[in-house]
Amino acid sequence: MTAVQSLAARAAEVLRRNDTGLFVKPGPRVYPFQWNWDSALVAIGLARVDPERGRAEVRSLLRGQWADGMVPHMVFHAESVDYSPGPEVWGSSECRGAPGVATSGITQPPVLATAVRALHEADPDREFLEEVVPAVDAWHRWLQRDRRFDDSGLVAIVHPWESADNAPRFDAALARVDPRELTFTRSDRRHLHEAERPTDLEYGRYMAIVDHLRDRGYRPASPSEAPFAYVDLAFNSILAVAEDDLAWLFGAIGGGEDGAAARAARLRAALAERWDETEAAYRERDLHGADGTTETVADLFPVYAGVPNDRQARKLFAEALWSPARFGPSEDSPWAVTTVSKSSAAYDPRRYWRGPVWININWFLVRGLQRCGLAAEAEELRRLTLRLVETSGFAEYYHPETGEPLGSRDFSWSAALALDLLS
Ligand code: 2M8
Repeated sequence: MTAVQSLAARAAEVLRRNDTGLFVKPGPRVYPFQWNWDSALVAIGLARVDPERGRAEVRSLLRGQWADGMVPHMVFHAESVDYSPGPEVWGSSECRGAPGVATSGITQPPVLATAVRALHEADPDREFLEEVVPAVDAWHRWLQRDRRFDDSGLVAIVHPWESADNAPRFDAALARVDPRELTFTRSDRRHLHEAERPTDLEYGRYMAIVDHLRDRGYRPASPSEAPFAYVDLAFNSILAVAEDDLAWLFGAIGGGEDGAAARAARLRAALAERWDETEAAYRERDLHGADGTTETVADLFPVYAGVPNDRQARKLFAEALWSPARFGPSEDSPWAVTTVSKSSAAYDPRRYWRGPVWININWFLVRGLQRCGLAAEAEELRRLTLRLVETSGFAEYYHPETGEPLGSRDFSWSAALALDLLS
């Protein structure tokens, strides 16, 4: 067996072990429910080894879709598992338009259209597309309707859990929220070291936002009326690609819809306007606060959507993404891409979304560099990412200096995306 075959076999084994029968859970112990973008990223990996199982993953996630189109960030099941906050905190059964199965009331980055396209490219199945494409379209339309805040086409998130939880770019917006007391014991603390996870103060604020949203059936009158409202460039860049992929999927079943392509073009134009020449990055926006770059990897995400022109893409790569002082590999810190710039005061190489390297982030950036025509740069990042999983296993995230695995081990999206990067 070659080294590539052996790594692929180990990755496929992680997905098999995390398979509950109904969905592949993100990690063996820490995350026992179904999460939205985890399932989509897992389906991208499954497209390489077992497309039929990948299609089941998509169907299973869509069980949680709300009547208005939202695909929730978590879909629960009735088995007793060790995770809090669970379904009782969200109370979806009391909300208008919620599905029969219990879910959370917020969403997550819309990778699903991209996953459905990957499945169809690997193993065409028209019936499957006819079944799921209208559901994905309804979700995108919901985002454009419920999460719009102006005419730009950009959408806002209303909870940090809709993107990268405790990323420093959310700190100022979150600090405006009065925390509430935690009425449950955090299950993550039973499995993981405190230094690798969000603080209790952050959790108190997360729960205060959930309370606020739950009182409104998770449908604030507009994003700007939510206590936390943020124009996350990672979320919006993922949506731009997903809109393109949705347009492609409509094409595969005989067209009849051009809204998705137009939405993608609008989003790209709006993202392009956020370029900051001095920072070689893009400006994020806090709807209740400042507009500017944040020294987090989200500032670079328009690359994923192929937004920068050739000159900007090269500058962003050289001065930010691959810069040893910022997100790229350096002598003391050879593993990249860091989720926070090493030059930022907030950089913390062990703590969750505040510095460590994540395989899904690298995967988005590899695809983006390819899309921007930087093939050699994409290849360099692809190789580094595969070397990291080869060295340290399929962890949830990694210490950029040592490559030490952090968070959950045997993490599904790390395994799934390694499978994709190997192909
Ligand atoms: C993390 O989020 C959950 C809350 O939703 C948690 O911390 O318990 C995030 O990394 C999120 O992006 C991911 O989807 C989820 C499951 O892997 O875990």
